[in-house]
Amino acid sequence: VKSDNVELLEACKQRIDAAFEFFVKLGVEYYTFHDRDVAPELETIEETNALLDILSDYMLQKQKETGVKLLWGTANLFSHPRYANGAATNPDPLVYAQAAAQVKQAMKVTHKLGGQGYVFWGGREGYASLLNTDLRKELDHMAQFFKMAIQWKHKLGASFQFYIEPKPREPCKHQYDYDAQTVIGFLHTYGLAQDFKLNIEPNHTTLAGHQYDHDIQMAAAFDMLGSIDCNTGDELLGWDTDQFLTDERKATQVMHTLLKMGGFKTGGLNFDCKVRRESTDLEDLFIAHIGSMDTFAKGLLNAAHILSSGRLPKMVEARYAGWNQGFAQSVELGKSSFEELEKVAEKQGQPKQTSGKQELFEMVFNEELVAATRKH
Ligand SMILES: [Mn+2]
Repeated sequence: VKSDNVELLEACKQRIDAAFEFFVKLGVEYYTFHDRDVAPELETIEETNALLDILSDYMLQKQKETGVKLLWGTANLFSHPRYANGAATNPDPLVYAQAAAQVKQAMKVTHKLGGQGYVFWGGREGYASLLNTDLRKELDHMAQFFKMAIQWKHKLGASFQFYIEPKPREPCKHQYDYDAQTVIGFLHTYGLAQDFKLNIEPNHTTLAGHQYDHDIQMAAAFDMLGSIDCNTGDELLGWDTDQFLTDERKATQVMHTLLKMGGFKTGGLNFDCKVRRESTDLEDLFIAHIGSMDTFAKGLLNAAHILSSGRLPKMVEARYAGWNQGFAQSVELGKSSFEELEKVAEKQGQPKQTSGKQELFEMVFNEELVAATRKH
């Protein structure tokens, strides 16, 4: 570190001290970070890396002192002006190379800190205008970027889980990692599905036009749910407000999905949130984190009740009961054909009208929440 960077180094260390003091006071087991949270970019890659090396050594020391562990790390590939037109999808290969160098170092540091995951959020991987964009070229480049990340992970000997965090728009007009289904399709298209899971942020899910827990359920359904950034948005605003969730109903839905999949295999709930600009007291940071953690804890108790009572799961099961028998079983086993189905349709005639019972499901969900509250 150059002599004019001594003050900078001290300021960065104080920030780390404050962060770990906060983690300990909250009593949390894990934290997350991105590289530019910890250390700013300097003149050269060499200097930038040297600073991050020193500061991550300091973080490792703080981890050992406090017992707080790293959930995941990531690289900020969206703040620097060179990334305005993308990082791994930038038309300029030199920007692509800068992004690769940055991710290489962020992965190295995450591995050193024993991170359980490494997240890619493609903040600027998308387009603002189709007139100046070659979609296929950009997506091919992004896939190659991920393939090189897999190679580097193996060279490091790292065992952390890779995650991609979907988001449909903002800052770009369109982002390639639109939602869970889109990312899963992308990963299969490029042969990457084995090496990645998803980090779902429900605030992004609502930006994509889905309900809060849609992407969590979608990712879990395909065994691709790795971790959750549990932010919520304001449904009346329609942008990424990164608020702390205080809605027990939504927390219950999330925890219901997590319990059904047997809990997190990797990952956890990350508060990628900020208090409102008007929440100006220092204690607001504590109120926000503790309040939202308690909301999810309550959601977990509610979800456990819903699963053990079995009322709602049985109602869903009953809706699909027709698939447990006869020709429908053959369809599920891949042993049917259009010819066979045509015969069934001709023989059995028009099916009777079956109600979706949405209002009943909503009533029972309400009743289950009340019953769960009485229990604890
Ligand atoms: Mn996030």
